[in-house]
Amino acid sequence: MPPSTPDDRSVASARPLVVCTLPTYNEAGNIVALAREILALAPDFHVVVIDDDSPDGTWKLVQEESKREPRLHLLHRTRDRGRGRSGRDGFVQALAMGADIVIEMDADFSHQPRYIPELIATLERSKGAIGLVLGSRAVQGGLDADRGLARQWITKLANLYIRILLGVPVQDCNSGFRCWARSTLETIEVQNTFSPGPAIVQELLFKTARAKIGIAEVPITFANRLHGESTLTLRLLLQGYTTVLKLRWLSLLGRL
Ligand SMILES: Nc1nc2c(ncn2[C@@H]2O[C@H](COP(=O)(O)OP(=O)(O)OP(=O)(O)O)[C@@H](O)[C@H]2O)c(=O)[nH]1
Ligand SMILES: [Mg+2]
Repeated sequence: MPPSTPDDRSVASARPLVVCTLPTYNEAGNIVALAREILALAPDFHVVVIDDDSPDGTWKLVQEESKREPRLHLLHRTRDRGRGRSGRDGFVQALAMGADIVIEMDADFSHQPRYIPELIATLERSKGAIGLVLGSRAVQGGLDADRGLARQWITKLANLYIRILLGVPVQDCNSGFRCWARSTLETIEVQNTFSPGPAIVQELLFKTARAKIGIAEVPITFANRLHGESTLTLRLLLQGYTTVLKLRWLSLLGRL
């Protein structure tokens, strides 16, 4: 069953509707606590969890919790597993719910909810000049905490490769902790996102930069995941690099 549309909009004021999307695969140890923490930030926030039929039963926990918490919604996917496909479906769902602002973040506490208000405030303060705000490890005040040196270097090198190849004017091209204006997601036609895996992060960033939409970065401390295991494999990493090449290629051909 698709998540319902928030029904309190008739009483809603000028406050924007904020929907936070969380793709999950085996996040049973994190998801309920994370959703509660996000929903506690403001009474009119909504959370959509997009789960790919996780073997550890993540979706069942969300289903149970959503019976008590009407602002928590579940999109239970059973086909075409993938971080990118789930991310795309989450955005489409958030827009269908009437979201004015969409937050996307990982569901493992690497992206900490306490930064969400500042991401939103940065978008709102810009009065339309900015259409995407990144939670960034690479600007002054940002930090990649707790991770091994090898992993930090993989991130740094990947970042350099993407910045050079795609020419995007941001410091942290790999950040999946982002705050989107509705209009940006509509302009880049988020429903047509093609990356099946984590390269969705770079695909949407590239399309936003190409559309000449303003992008801002807010410093965050990126923490190690709290529970569970990373889904990042060498295969996904290499797939990400080829997707970046494909983006450049399609753009040169004028087919993006
Ligand atoms: N729905 C869905 N979510 C996924 C899939 N793969 C990963 N995710 C989620 O995407 C987010 C990022 O995945 P992670 O495994 O944390 O990958 P990562 O952040 O690059 O790696 P670590 O920093 O090592 O945790 C997490 O919330 C995952 O649960 C998938 O195939 N389907
Ligand atoms: Mg993670």
